[in-house]
Amino acid sequence: MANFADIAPRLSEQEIELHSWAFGNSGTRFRVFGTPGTPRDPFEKIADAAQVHKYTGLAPRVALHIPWDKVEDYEVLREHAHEHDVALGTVNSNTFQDEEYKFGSLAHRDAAVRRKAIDHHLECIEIMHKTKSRDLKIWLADGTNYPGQDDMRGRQDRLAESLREIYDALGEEQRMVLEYKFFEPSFYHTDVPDWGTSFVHVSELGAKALVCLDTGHHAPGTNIEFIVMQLLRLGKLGAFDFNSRFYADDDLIVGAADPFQLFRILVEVVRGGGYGTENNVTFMLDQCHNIEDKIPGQIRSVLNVQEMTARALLVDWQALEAAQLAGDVLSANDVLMDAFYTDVRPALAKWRAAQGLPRDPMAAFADSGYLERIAAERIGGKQASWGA
Ligand code: LRH
Ligand code: MN
Repeated sequence: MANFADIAPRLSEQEIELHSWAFGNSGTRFRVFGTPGTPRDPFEKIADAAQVHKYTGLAPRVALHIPWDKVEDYEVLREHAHEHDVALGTVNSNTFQDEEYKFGSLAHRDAAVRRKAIDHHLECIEIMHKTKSRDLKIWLADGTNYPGQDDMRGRQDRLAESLREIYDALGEEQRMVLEYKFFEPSFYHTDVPDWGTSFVHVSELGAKALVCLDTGHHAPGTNIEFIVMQLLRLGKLGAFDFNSRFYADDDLIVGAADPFQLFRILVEVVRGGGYGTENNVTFMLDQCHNIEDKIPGQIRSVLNVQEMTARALLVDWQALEAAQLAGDVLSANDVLMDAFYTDVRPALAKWRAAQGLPRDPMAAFADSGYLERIAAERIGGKQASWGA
């Protein structure tokens, strides 16, 4: 197996994009719980996100969600982020909360509703010019709840037409990533339910359109790392939404529910050339800290990704190739299990110290008193939430 010193130089290539809505209140259909000190606006969300980068060095960008992060002046927001040593990242559209979108948005039968949804994406592209963001991320709640409710083929044709207009409005350096999800809030069919459907649409659109893989959006038992391998092989993996789940789209901390799955996914990322500053895959988190403290939750999340990335980088690829070639099933499996069972945490703590970062970011942040300070300062106003 490779030793830690061999892979350590590659660790500084890791960049994980946080999501602004992680720092606001979120919840389930039953309740959205509040937390003392929760941000009231995008400026406070970005200040909190910057704490994650300060203590881990892993999270230099923050993704926005429109309209949740709507502000008067996006240049001022970008300047604010810069003052906090982070940048603004992916712009997420939202066509799943307006009354008009009850029966869909970009795939809706009514041209006026499609127009509204397309215009929202054109507005997001305008915002991307101001925030200097590269990616527009599109996730659609579009679908039906009962067989026969609508013509699924007609919806695909309307969706393709709407996506074409949005794609053609992208700037030279801009991209769009189309996120799929197999169900919820639609419970019979979803218009972009799987990687294949997203791949079909983004391939039809062009080189600036890619697939976004949210690790919580697959049917139970799906081999997600196979999809990662295939999308990297096809050059169409644009972004990850990392989280973990026990049942459905639980949006739990990445690696919390199934650390071995995260390891297997990152093995295919490393093997497929999707890791490091050379590649164009955005590694974003998309989680909801419904009950746990949000900033520590994000720090834990990026550390989980770093730890499993280090293990994936430790895989002895030559030994693996040799065992696979020899058809030595158990030895081949052993090569991966050796890397997975390697506790990289002590070496990572030492590596952080060498980078001038705290050996234990969770403890360092807890000792900073930041949570107590924002709880005392952020009195009044309306705590940010996803407004469901
Ligand atoms: C949909 C989703 C999408 C976001 C939303 C907050 O489930 O994963 O990426 O827009 O969560
Ligand atoms: Mn997502």
